[in-house]
Amino acid sequence: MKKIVLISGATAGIGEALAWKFAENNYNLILTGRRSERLEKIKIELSKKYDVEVLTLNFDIRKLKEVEDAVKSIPRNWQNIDVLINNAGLAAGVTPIQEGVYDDWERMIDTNIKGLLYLSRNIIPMMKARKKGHIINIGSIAGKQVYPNGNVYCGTKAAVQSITEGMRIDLVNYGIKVTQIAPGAVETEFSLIRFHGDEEAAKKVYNGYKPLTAKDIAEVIFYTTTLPEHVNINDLLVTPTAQANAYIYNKK
Ligand code: NDP
Ligand code: 8X3
Repeated sequence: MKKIVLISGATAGIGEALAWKFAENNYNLILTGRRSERLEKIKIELSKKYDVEVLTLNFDIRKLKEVEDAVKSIPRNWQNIDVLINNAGLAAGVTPIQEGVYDDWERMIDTNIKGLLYLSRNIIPMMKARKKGHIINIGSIAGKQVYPNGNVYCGTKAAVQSITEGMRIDLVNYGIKVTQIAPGAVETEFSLIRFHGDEEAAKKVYNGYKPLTAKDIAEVIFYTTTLPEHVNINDLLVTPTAQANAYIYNKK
């Protein structure tokens, strides 16, 4: 029997790289995201290359009913989820708090905090019943150190860190591992989304140094799932070598 991983936000960036990494390692995959055409394309490409099965679930993680319906639709033979990776997330805007855009705040809070909670709340009972499972939450260096104009995004990722700790406490008696991975700068669609489609501004974020790739982070995340039953990585902060903290970079 193949193991099963559920990856939220698998249509791009870290989530997509995770799909490839887990497929390469013989996992069947449940992939989620809003862009259904991308989900289907990735499913076809993965199934061509690897002998794995892929189930796609197309929903907006901010909407509780959509999350509930999607989880209810998971067929019985897919319900033994070994690894849940709460990856879907975003930053919207880089503005001082006094100029904050309500819609940006709501998108970040609803996706990064509430979406993560909705999906986890619906999947955890399946893991609890089996007394087995591994939940991996994608936090950020931004959850550990606040930087100028990061305010609400940093707050949502600090919440991910606290929620991860809470999950670990509440689930310890059920043998469920809970891990936070906190990346620094990873070059994905992240900055393009953050700058509302401004390609110039997005590119600048990664100029002058070598950022992490989504594949780098996928490798690290996969590693945390390969450890013996009694070993759990609680928290991992991973940055490019050229990044010392949330805002100090060695840029050439
Ligand atoms: P991308 O923008 O490349 O990918 C984000 C993914 O999240 C997409 O698959 C997107 O799918 C999904 N997503 C966003 N909103 C929703 C939603 N409402 N419902 C369902 N899915 C959604 O960014 P990254 O790969 O970089 O980001 C992945 C995670 O890593 C995020 O949590 C981010 O905060 C975190 N992170 C990123 C860092 C970076 O520097 N890139 C650093 C630290 C943490 P779709 O749009 O199809 O719904
Ligand atoms: C994404 C990394 O530094 O832009 O979480 O906040 S950062």
